[in-house]
Amino acid sequence: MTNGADDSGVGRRTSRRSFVRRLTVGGGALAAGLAGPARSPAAEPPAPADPTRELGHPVSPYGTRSRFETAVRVQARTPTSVASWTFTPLQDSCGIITPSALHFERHHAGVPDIDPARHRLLIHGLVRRPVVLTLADLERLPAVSRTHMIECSGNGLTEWATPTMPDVQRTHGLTSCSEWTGVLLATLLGEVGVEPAGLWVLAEGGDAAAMTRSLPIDKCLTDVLVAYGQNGEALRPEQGYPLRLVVPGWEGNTHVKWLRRLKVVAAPAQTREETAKYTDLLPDGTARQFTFVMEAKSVITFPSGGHRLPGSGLYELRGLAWSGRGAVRSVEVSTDGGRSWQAAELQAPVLRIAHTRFRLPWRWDGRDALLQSRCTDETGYVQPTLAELVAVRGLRSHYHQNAVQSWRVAPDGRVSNVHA
Ligand SMILES: Nc1nc2c(c(=O)[nH]1)N[C@H]1C(S)=C(S)[C@@H](COP(=O)(O)O)O[C@H]1N2
Ligand SMILES: [Mo]
Repeated sequence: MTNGADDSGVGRRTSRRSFVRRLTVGGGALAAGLAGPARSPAAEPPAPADPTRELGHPVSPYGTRSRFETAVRVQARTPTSVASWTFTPLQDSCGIITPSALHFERHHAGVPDIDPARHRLLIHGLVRRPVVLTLADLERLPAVSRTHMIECSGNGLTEWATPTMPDVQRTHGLTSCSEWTGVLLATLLGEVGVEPAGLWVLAEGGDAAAMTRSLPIDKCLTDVLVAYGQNGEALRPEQGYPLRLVVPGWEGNTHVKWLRRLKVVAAPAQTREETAKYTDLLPDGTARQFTFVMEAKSVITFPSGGHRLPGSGLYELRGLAWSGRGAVRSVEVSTDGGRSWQAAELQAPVLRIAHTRFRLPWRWDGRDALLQSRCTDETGYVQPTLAELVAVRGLRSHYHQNAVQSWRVAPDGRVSNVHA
């Protein structure tokens, strides 16, 4: 068998069956690569341990994971833990859903402790019939469930000038993907009746930051959700319990948590979060404002920074791709720093504005390798290289860093974050 690049060919999808064939054909790659030194074909492998004779723990009203599972959110280095953020451990995730307990967090003033029975949502401003809604009122309205990722536009802000963070959790972990359930904002706006002059909606959170963002009415009438459910149960407090906006594909900051007020207005309110923060300083000294959409992005999560490959042989490269503009159309992977590319397999279902899992078998020859992934979304937009992005944006902005990520695999198997 030749190496992975020659074997599967550029542009061809690689099926699971062909990967299994690679694992087994040609002298026991599985035994050699994964199970230590090769044995003679006749030898019986050692049997697994007997079933335990100890009784297990009793049934429990609310589950927790195994005590052997250790993946955790890690906190950014910030002066306080209330105005801070934590990163999702993408290197340990499988599939496309982020467990609620590992969803990244971004709080401007900590997590408020809100009694849902006392929580209210006020909808007012340029509307015919202003209302104050309880949770029970909202739960009576027609609901939808949608699987969407939320990405903070600050994801990767440390990576503009130098490869700074050691692992994919800290370079890319400000994105998570959940199934959200709630009422379409369009339904609520239909109930209150928007006046013709109402062109924006100001959303306000019930936390101590009273965080506010203005959203154009067209988006609010399209796919914005007032969500109370996350992955089959109520929102987690960290995600905005009991109510948050989900603004599919737009920067995380617009997904106002602990939502208490929606005011229909004629023009954007120019709040702190849309003037002093969440704008992008350009090379000519002007700043872009209201850069809502999270453009297509992808990253290899295995192997990634901090991993150490035990030896040459066959691996499955795995990663996540997403786009704020819709579905991921394709992901290409390079193992030679972008000189050649191969199409990765996309795991079904491929959902709009959601994490999309990609995979590609790779035979590592034990030499220096430079792993990259590049995503194309359904609009035809191609994820840029860092050089391409910096040529347009310069090095003075923080948000919306969606460049191709490079991981170097050194001959000793150590994987590190590099710019290439
Ligand atoms: N009320 C309120 N809403 C908020 C925030 C906040 O601090 N207060 N943080 C925003 C930011 S910057 C982001 S990226 C997302 C993060 O959502 P998450 O914590 O559920 O991941 O929430 C947004 N909504
Ligand atoms: Mo954010």
